[in-house]
Amino acid sequence: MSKNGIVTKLVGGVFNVMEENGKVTVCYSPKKLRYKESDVIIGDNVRFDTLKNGKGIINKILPRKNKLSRPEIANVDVCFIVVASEPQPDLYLVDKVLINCFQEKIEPIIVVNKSDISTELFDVICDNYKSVADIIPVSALNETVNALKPFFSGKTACFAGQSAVGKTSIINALLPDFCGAVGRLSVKSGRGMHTTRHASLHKVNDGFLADTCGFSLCDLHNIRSDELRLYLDDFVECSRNCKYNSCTHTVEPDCAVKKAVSNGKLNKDRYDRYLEEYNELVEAEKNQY
Ligand SMILES: Nc1nc2c(ncn2[C@@H]2O[C@H](COP(=O)(O)OP(=O)(O)OP(=O)(O)O)[C@@H](O)[C@H]2O)c(=O)[nH]1
Ligand SMILES: [Mg+2]
Ligand SMILES: [Zn+2]
Repeated sequence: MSKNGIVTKLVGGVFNVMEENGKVTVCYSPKKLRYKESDVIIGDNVRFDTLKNGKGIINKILPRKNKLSRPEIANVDVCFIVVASEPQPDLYLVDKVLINCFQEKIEPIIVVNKSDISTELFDVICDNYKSVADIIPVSALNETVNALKPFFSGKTACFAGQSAVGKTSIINALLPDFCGAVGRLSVKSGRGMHTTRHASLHKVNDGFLADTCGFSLCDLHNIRSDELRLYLDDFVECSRNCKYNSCTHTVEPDCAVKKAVSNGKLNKDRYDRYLEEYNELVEAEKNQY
């Protein structure tokens, strides 16, 4: 008999598929089964056949609403981008995850965790992103974490960010039944230990929360250098007063974005990262042709 379910876990070719009633079936998937050049991933809605031994075979991936590559997950409504005072935040990573969310029509929320240790990062994040996304300061160690609840109620939300920013700790605090393993920072490198090795999706009332693996690299897909500017809401807002409609805000004269940077209306660090990200795309395009 064929049934519908959602993929909640994937470890070494073995899938957990959860039906609407919460029942989980361990499933396998034929190698050739793909959707838009990608294999079955967490968050996929699938059809599966049950076997006599109680296991299942996934036979179809149902159409995806969207897909993120970092973290790899399908059909999400909200992405909590988590940063913390330690490990050292990488705002290039935040920029890129924001752009990926924008492309996939996912609502990004920036979560500044570990606010019990320091509140300085919150100000930096606000200076960079206040007109781009909601920014919520929390600590996984106290009740401030509950501020995230209204943002995922009735939705599928995932967590994204570097290793050891506290993604699993936040989910542990939000979901009493979830006991995800929590790691620490490497004393030597100051970086995370990649404690969460496999993403997993957890049912919460009428929605899902996904714990995911930390990452330190993220690529931009299907964006041309001269279009990058269109993915930055704050730049788009300023650019109405640029002399040229197609202004890339790099070398053009009478650029309102550059003006906004010089008079302090737009954060200079954010602009400088844009220039680097723009140049990265230009370089990649040179290698392509
Ligand atoms: N002080 C403080 N420490 C925290 C907080 N949240 C997490 N930590 C600590 O940060 C470390 C990493 O937490 P994890 O929850 O494992 O981080 P993660 O983002 O899931 O890391 P990966 O699974 O490796 O991607 C642990 O030592 C936690 O105890 C917080 O709000 N405040
Ligand atoms: Mg984790
Ligand atoms: Zn411009």
